[in-house]
Amino acid sequence: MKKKILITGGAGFIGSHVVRKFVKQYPEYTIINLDALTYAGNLENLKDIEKAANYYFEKINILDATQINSVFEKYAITDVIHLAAESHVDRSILSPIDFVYTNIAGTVNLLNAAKAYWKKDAHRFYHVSTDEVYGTLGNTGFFTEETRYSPNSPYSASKASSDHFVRAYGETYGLPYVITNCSNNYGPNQFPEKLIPLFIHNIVNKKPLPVYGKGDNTRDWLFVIDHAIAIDRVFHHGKNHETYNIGGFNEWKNIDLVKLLCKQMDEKLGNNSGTSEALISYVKDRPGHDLRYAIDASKINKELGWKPSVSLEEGLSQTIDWYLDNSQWLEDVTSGVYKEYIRSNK
Ligand code: NAD
Ligand code: TDX
Repeated sequence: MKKKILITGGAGFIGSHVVRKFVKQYPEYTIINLDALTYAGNLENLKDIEKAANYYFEKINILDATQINSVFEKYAITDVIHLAAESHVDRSILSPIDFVYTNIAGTVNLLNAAKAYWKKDAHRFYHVSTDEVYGTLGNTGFFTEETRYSPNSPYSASKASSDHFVRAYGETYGLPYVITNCSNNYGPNQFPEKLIPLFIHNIVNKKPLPVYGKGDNTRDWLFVIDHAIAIDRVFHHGKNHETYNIGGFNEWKNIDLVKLLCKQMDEKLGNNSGTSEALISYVKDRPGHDLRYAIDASKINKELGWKPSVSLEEGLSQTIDWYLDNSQWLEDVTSGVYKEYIRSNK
């Protein structure tokens, strides 16, 4: 059966890298990118492949079950790679209900469509999730696929719930699924609300760098291209009804990461050393701020042969270069022009 893959959230940060990879690497597949183009979705991310013969775009909200069913019917969808989500923890603290709608109800709409249209086993519902579902670690230890779910933010609670629904559809209706829980991504095309692109944007504009608390929180960082490679590997070779953790083997305390970013920015901008670090401003901590995430990615490493290819120093340098070379992209997504574009496209 020729694959017709529905990729949701394909205009977002990670989704656009996954769509590009699949469109280019698998010309024999049909790739349908379904995205509502919220503030985080941007078709500029896909300019280079938008005319590819095997690529289609559908501007649809995953809360609209009728339209999702129409897409399944129109393209005879064989597989789903589900990335559409509200993805920012700080926004989830301001408005949890948006996360309930998109991340939980939206996921259930997609599961219902898959359940209704797929009559045989030769399908796959791939749910892209986060390590934040496991809650927080102390100073030692790692999250494994067996770690108990213990989400602390409205964002991670909504993602945990969506993971449970995917698993429940597997158990109850026999839906063939796979889930991956991945650590913090960084790289080109990330919306400048997340730590790394926000700080790049602020350094360029000589604005303060708001480090939450004392900057002691630790994250495991993964270059987005390595995540896309892992998704490709799991999609093609992962086992049904299994979970795989994906991580960078790359833990950094926020303050150390920010100082590295400042150093690289100073070098690239030709600043005196210490110029960017002087912008660091310690601010009130994020409520419920998880102390430390660290992934044990030995399952995907041993079973599927995946490991990250890029060190943080290397990936960060490439990321900064991308943002400096694409200042118009950054300008557009942070100015009213882009908001107007979204409004006029509704
Ligand atoms: P993002 O916010 O950059 O992109 C989300 C995309 O989903 C956007 O294109 C947006 O338009 C679309 N979308 C949002 N609501 C929608 C709706 N109701 N209907 C249709 N489309 C909608 O997110 P991201 O960082 O690329 O994350 C993608 C996925 O990966 C998410 O499920 C997220 O939970 C997961 N994830 C992200 C990270 C990370 O570090 N960014 C790490 C692990 C897992
Ligand atoms: O201004 C900031 N100052 C700051 O100190 C921001 C935006 C963040 N931080 C801290 C909070 C975190 O400890 O930096 C760390 C990274 O923050 P985010 O970029 O907001 O990411 P995080 O909250 O860790 O969640 C991310 O990784 C897991 C993604 O947003 C999620 O979608 C993903 O699931």
